[in-house]
Amino acid sequence: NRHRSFILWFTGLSGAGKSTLANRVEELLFQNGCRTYVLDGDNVRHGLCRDLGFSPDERRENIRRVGETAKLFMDAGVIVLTAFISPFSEDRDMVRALVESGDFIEVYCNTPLHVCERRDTKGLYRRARRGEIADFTGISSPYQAPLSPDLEVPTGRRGLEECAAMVVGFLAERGKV
Ligand code: GGZ
Repeated sequence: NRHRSFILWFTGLSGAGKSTLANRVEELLFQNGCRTYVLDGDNVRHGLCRDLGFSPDERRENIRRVGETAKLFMDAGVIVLTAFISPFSEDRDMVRALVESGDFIEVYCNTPLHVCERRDTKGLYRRARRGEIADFTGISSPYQAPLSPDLEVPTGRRGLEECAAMVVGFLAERGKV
């Protein structure tokens, strides 16, 4: 591969569409000949981070481990796409500081809370509103939106293909793929 690896870090609320977008972008990059891997709650929170919950400290540790893992994949030459809420700016900046400048690309999946809550694909917002889930992002735990993300994607207003094309277009413009 003639390109260097990097981390494509998707951040946003639960139900914003991070994993869906990361997986679609991965398909497009794969078609382009890139070696890629997606890290998200499905393959991390049941294994590597199974001991962690959702308090601020546990989220920080979750993100730290994901960041270190992403860095290892990067060292192996794989483009890593991560899909975690990663609600704290400080935690995202900690991961940014792990790699060389430009190798951490922060993508803000900007689906507003009311849209995530209206979709409520997993019924989690309903349960959180009833007080059945503690520390739920957007309800009883904060989400600090990126102030200057590398890219902001209107995942609440636009379809998957359009959003995925925005991400791939951004990477192409920057000479990343
Ligand atoms: C937020 C929670 C919580 C709480 C369980 N707060 O929509 P999902 O279900 O599939 O994605 C959410 C996922 C968030 O895990 P992350 O590892 O991405 O979080 S963080 O980056 O903040 O460490 C949601 C589910 O786990 N979930 N409880 N209290 N989301």
